[in-house]
Amino acid sequence: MIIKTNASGFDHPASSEITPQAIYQGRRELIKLMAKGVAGAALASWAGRKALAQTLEKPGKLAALPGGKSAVAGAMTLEKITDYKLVTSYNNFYEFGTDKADPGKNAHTLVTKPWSVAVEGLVRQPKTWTLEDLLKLSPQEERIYRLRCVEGWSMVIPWVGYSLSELIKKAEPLGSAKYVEFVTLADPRTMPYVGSRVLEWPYVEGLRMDEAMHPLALLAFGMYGEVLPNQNGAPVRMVLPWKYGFKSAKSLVKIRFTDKEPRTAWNKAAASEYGFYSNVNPAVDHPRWSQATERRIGEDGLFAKRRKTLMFNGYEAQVAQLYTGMDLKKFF
Ligand SMILES: Nc1nc2c(c(=O)[nH]1)N[C@H]1C(S)=C(S)[C@@H](COP(=O)(O)O)O[C@H]1N2
Ligand SMILES: [Mo]
Repeated sequence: MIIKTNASGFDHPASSEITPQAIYQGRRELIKLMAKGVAGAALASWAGRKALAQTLEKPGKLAALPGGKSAVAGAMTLEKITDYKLVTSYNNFYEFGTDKADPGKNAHTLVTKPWSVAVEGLVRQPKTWTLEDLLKLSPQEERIYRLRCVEGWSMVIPWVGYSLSELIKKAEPLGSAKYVEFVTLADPRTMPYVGSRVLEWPYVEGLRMDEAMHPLALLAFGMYGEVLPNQNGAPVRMVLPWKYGFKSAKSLVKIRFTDKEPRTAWNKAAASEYGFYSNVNPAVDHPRWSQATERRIGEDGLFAKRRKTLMFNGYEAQVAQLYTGMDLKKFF
């Protein structure tokens, strides 16, 4: 899997985070490299993308959303943060297309204002929260988490948000609430692929109650000190750093407490391939490929080595106790 050079900016629509000057610069760099006769398409696109990254790596011009440093254990990794440009141009957000470059090109049609999130189901305090109220519910924190996709790539991203547990506490779940279901927006008018049959819409995810209450489970409103770009799940999404990326539902509209394990979008699409838990686990392979290693986005040059995938994506000390006594091959 090679990131397409085009995805790095050439045919990016007049998106607010890229200045025409930067695109022009990037294109000139690439033309120069190609003129030098850099051998092989792979090398040309890799070198070209690196040249582009240098001009386009800064965060965009979205509204600022800085977060204070987090005190949550495991919330900061010292690993190199992935370039903003890569994080915003290599996405999975099937409502906007299945190609990695599609969300960056298409998600400008998403309308994020006004926005609200309904909290309902087995709770004492059901409530529809406006985004403004949600933003104020708890102080925003910056947390540098790895995001590891089931497809075998990973990124390191400075997210901004607060623990989902803050919102759950306000909802006062009943004793019968054992699971939390996350429902995301499915609007055919603004999401061009919601009519497609790749997945059942809306995209739904789920967690067990104790997983949802874990302090690392982040309700995220921003990244890189700014509000979320549309392609990364604006205006509010989940980030579960110890689970495969697809558990981190984007553009949330409903959080529902239930007594039954929710059927999730990927589980419905292919139950033998995507289980309910989907914890990052190098010892449990996807039926069609290994999960033992990963490719860090931004390190995909000719000589870059794949990294060893860590148990629970490196968050074992924080989350392993949630799964004591469970057969993780069975509950994958
Ligand atoms: N609503 C919705 N949320 C989604 C997805 C999606 O297709 N739709 N894709 C998931 C997958 S597979 C991954 S890897 C992450 C990617 O998040 P990122 O684009 O911010 O890296 O979002 C997840 N959340
Ligand atoms: Mo993913």
